[in-house]
Amino acid sequence: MLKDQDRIFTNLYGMHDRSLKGALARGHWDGTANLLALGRDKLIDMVKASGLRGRGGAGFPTGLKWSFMPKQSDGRPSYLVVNADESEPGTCKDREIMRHDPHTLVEGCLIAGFAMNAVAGYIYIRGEYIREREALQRAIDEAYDAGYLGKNACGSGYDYDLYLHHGAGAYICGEETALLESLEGKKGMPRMKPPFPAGSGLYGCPTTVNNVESIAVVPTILRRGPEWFSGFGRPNNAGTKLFGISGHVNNPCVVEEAMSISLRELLDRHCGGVRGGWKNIKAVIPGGSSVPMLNAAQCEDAIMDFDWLREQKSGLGTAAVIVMDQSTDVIKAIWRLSKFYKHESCGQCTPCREGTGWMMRVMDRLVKGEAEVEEIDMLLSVTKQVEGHTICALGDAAAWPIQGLVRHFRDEIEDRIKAKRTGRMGAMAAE
Ligand code: L3W
Ligand code: SF4
Repeated sequence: MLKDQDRIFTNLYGMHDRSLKGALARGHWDGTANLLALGRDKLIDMVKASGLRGRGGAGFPTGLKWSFMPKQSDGRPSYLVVNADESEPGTCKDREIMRHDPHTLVEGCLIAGFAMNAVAGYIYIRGEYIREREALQRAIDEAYDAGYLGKNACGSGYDYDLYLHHGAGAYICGEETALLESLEGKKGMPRMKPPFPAGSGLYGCPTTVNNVESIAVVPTILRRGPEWFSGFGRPNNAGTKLFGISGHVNNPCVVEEAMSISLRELLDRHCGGVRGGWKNIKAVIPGGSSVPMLNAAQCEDAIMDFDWLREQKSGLGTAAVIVMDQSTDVIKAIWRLSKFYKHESCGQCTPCREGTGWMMRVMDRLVKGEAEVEEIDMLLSVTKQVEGHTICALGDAAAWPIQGLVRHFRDEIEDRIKAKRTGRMGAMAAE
């Protein structure tokens, strides 16, 4: 278990003062100018050496992403954009950072911006996060007043502005290129990649888009050293990690733990265990609604990191752990997600626009048992036609949970269809 002194986020749930005074007392903004004095290349090398992988869902190596930014300006400005549009169902970890530890993020924005030679940073926060927006804006204002941001930030000779921009409630604006479109004042529709944002991002300029947690851990990694961070977790799965645990546990929570902790330890230590005991577990979505669920047998051995979960055809995603006990109607749970993805599809590419509707309509029937058994394979085939054939990852995100459902609970789907039919036939016989 992670020791208290190894936690980066020491103010979860607002245990302490979140103002600049409280942040300073916890060691934030301590010698930031000295960190900047290490120079851009050194900072990027340190982040690379820490093994930090992006905390927004895809797990792309953060230092490598920063290194894609141009070292010399070709006349275009460079930007850092922080994705705070936390909208993945089950996910509420970044909210904790922004509400209670906002200075970790603001300081991270300065250091990351400096490392990639950005002229400014933009934090794009989801529209519903009103309290978080207030806390973050206050922290930004305090940092300006203290001379940590703006002209000659922290006395480093580097000029850097940081802006907070709020979205308007569309899930798709959490996709990095849709976010950039929205930030430019346009409708939030994903762009084709490549070009990746590092080549052509905000206003066609070099841009790095990083998740809140990815940026907020950077100051501590630099202060404590990359080896300290890479000492947690397994190789290629380094660091400490925020997990947001919800559903059928006794105490749902957001907690920072070492990467690669077992699922069982995570739930037992921090959530008071599964409701009704471990044996009552039926399925777990380990990384937000976009990744396929694990069944009870997989949960026994589950290791909470990128590689183990990927090997199981699931994923760490946003580390939003949704626990479902034996009382759960898993078919209905996935039907609800299908409805969500159908609603949130931006509609610009056919496999997603039409496919999410198809999948939802078949799920509508499956949940009531009003389908043919053959439709299960037809549904799977639709998911395969959507997966990998769309502009952005929303298509995959709509397909994968259904694939996970069929993989693990085909019997339950078939039983429901048969029970419905038997019931109907019984009723017909009685007439
Ligand atoms: C330059 C290359 N840059 C990749 C960059 C790319 C992006 C990052 C990862 O989707 C997943 C999705 C959701 N040159 C590059 C390159 N990059 N190759 O690396 O890219 P990618 O395409 O692997 O992923 P993505 O499009 O960012 C993210 C999943 O996360 N998800 C949850 C999302 C929800 C939230 C939230 O609410 N906060 O994050 C959960 O699983 O389904 O698969 O920056 O530009 N050659
Ligand atoms: Fe829009 Fe869906 Fe295509 Fe993404 S996959 S661009 S959400 S239609």
